[in-house]
Amino acid sequence: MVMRLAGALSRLSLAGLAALVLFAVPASAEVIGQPVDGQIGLQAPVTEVARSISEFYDLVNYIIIAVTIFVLGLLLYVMFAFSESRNPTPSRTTHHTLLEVVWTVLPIVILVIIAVPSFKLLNLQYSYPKPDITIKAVGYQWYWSHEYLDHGGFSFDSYMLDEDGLKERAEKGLDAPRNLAVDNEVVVPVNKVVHVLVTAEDVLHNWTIPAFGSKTDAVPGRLLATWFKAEREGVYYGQCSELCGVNHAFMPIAVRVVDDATFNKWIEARKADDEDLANEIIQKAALELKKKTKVASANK
Ligand SMILES: [Cu+2]
Repeated sequence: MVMRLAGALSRLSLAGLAALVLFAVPASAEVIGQPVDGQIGLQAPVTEVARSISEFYDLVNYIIIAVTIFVLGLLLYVMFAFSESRNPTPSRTTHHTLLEVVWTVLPIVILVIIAVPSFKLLNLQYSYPKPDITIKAVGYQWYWSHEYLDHGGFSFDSYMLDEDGLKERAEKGLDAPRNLAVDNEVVVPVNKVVHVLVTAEDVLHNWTIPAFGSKTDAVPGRLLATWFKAEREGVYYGQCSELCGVNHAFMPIAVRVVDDATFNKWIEARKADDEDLANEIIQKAALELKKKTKVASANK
């Protein structure tokens, strides 16, 4: 009986592996910072935290799929081998020491396999390395306000673009995804540690950028924090992730990651309170990046 079980087990784990290969469809590497049609996995990660989240997500999924297939296999085996017609006089066995040890120890081992990377990930998420920039994000019904605390303390509001705004961006040759693009993007330099202090003025909101693995509740009267170090230039979108009223779905977050020179130019324009110039600088950088990525993908 134990031998038969072991045989069934090894066959099952093979089936499990085959299923994993079928399920593990990675998100498109070409599109970053936003969801894509038909996507199954998480958005392509651009920070160490997001990468760790992706790996952890994959690990747990592999375990879930393997356990599910194993249990399903056991059930089918029992239904088949121990049906009344095949097994008219059931065994009266009530104990099997080896089996009992196995079904106690195996789940413990699985939990430890999950716990170790889980605690490592938590530790990384809450490690808060020394910041190069600190930004305060404040959630309102229904938009975000962002303040650059250590760069002159200027602040601006980010509203979702309406149809006209989207059309205007498209005419300039800029990508502006519906329900995600905003008028004033948060701008940060690439490969720099950014701390985001998050709070709200009215009700609960949540500041998140999936590609960064950053997500923090915005609670009125409290200051919470998240951090990220984006490794790739581009624009990264997120949406308020705490149900906050009728326009909850229409207060996206957009973070533009640029090189140091562009960031400094943008900071100067913002400090001088020249919103148009600031957005011009960013849009120019966006167009240049688009050209660069097009050339890079054409050369592949
Ligand atoms: Cu909200």
